[in-house]
Amino acid sequence: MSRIVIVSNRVAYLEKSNQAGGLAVALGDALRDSGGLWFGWDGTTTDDESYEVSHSKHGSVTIATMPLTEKDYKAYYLGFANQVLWPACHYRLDLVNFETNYFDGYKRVNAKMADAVASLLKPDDIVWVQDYHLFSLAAELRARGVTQRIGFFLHIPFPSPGVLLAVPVHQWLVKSLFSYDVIGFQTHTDVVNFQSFISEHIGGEILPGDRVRAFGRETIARAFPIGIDVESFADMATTPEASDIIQRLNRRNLARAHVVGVDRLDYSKGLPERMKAFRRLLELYPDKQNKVTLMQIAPPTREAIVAYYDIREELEQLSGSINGEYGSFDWTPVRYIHRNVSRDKLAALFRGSEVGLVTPLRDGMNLVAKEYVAAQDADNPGVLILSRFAGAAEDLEEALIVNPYDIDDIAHAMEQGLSMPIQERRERHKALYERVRKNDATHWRESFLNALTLNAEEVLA
Ligand code: GDG
Repeated sequence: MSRIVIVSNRVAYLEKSNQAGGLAVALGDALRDSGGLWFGWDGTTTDDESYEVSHSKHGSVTIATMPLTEKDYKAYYLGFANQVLWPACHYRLDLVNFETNYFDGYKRVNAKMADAVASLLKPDDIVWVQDYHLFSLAAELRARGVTQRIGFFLHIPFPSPGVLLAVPVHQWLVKSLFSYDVIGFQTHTDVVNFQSFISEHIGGEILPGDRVRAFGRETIARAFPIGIDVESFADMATTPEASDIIQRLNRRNLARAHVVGVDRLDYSKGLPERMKAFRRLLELYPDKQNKVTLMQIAPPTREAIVAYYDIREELEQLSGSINGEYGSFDWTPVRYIHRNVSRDKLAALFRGSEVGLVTPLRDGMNLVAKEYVAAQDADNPGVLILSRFAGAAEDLEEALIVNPYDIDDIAHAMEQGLSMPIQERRERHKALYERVRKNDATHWRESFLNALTLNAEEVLA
């Protein structure tokens, strides 16, 4: 069995802890089974430009990390990755802030990481690169003589050609991807967007077997929808501690219905629209006043970027104004928590909520939707409301699918979810649970790695 080498911006958890998310668990399993290596930025910045790599051993797995300079962090991470690629891929061209020095920093860090990874590789290794921070890593590795199989998985959406064309270095980005042997996307829509760009703007060819040809190279571009570790999340929602949390929640909320949302505080997640929709629910359906609470958990991320500060202000203002307008001495309509909550508490919160509200304006997949389904009691399940612009909607069609820009549509869906008969809730949940279980984290990892290794055998044949 070949050794798996994962490269990502940050190295996530490794041990099978109940706080580790699906991605960390799925990748962790692959690494443990193959005695693998995970390489990434260590999260620190330094004045020292030596990019010294540190190693640590965790059972059969090696973790290798390196620091970045302050200049790299600003240009590569805060700049090109999170003020160009993230907003553009989430269709927020108004928030794209392109600077040449950001792009230079991005190329520089990809090159520095390639130096480190190239020196760590063994001849039979299989390299799996994660996400938008590292579009050009394979091209840099190839330039250093690396011939091993290299795959790439994009966790965020691949935008439609019209949007991508607005990014000044769009051709460079797409060309970079052709140094990978397999390019994985979350959804079929992403694959179609990529193919359209190749055929309409590069003059490339779309071939059978998910192959694409351009820039004198051929590669595979296919959807591998990411999933979660369903059993472990479901188990977390049914521990005695979880039941205790649910009971406490109900006591405190005087048995009112709960609508729950859990998202990093990011402008792609549609949080202001969601709060406005909750206000609209109270306006359109006055019988819901004093009967339902929206619990929104939104831990902070990327606070050094202005757009994230702005969204925080907007949400605080909105939740305050809804509570001021509708709240009573014993009812706070919106409970907004701008902190990280432990994973086991989240599982309990999902199970204890009648409605799970997942309404991003754009999302690669959205694992919260899958976690909400996994956490439900099959005999008395809650209802998932899901944005049509979350990758998860391609699969989870038994959810109540909404347009996240349409406040009234979300409000009506909340009313529908809160009053849905038990038989319909069970039927929808059963179908959703089956899909979440089928496309779980293990399935995602195995199908990607199969594509990457099978393709190697085809080439040798
Ligand atoms: C990217 C793509 C794609 C959230 N708040 C807390 C917390 N979380 C956990 C959730 C879930 C994860 O974080 C978020 O995953 P999502 O998929 O919803 O979104 P992104 O972070 O934007 O992830 C996305 C994903 O990559 C995987 O490919 O689906 O489209 O944007 O697991 O439960 N966890 C804890 N406390 C919190 O307060 N412990």
